[in-house]
Amino acid sequence: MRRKRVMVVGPSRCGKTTLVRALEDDPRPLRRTPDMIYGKRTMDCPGSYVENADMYKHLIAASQDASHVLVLVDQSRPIDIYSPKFAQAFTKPVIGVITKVDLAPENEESCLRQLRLIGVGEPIFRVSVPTGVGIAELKEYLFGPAKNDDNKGGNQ
Ligand SMILES: Nc1nc2c(ncn2[C@@H]2O[C@H](COP(=O)(O)OP(=O)(O)OP(=O)(O)O)[C@@H](O)[C@H]2O)c(=O)[nH]1
Ligand SMILES: [Mg+2]
Repeated sequence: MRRKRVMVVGPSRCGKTTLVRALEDDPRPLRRTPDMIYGKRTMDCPGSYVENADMYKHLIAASQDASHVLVLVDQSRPIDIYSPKFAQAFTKPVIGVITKVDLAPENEESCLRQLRLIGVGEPIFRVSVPTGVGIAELKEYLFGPAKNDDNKGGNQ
């Protein structure tokens, strides 16, 4: 059976592609992503799909092929972008992810409030790609324990 991918949604510049690269162990440099990008294990959705409620239908259609939907909120810029109850539009598990937790710790509470408003429950993951915070935990949650030896210590 075809493996389902993790769908990553969030507003422009919130860190979707950076997180996708970390989940895929893909070292390629960043570029802006105006189209849906299918990776081996992920789907990187354009920011415009959540910035415009008319585009939600594309997200919902694409989520048919997803194992999970990650909904990102950027701690450095926690703008209210999602409609209330946004999470309930999906039939797949919706996981809240706060990105860039190395920045603006004073915004954590407003990120959590935003996720609650859109109907995301626990667990909520807090990640920072440059410092590595939360990435191993999120990968294990989504994909199960790492199977190769480059993550033995568990704190990389
Ligand atoms: N400090 C910090 N910066 C981050 C983190 N994740 C992403 N960034 C930066 O945020 C900017 C946007 O990251 P992208 O991964 O391109 O964001 P995106 O959501 O894919 O952007 P679009 O595809 O243009 O919608 C880049 O300058 C990244 O280096 C993080 O965890 N911490
Ligand atoms: Mg991108």
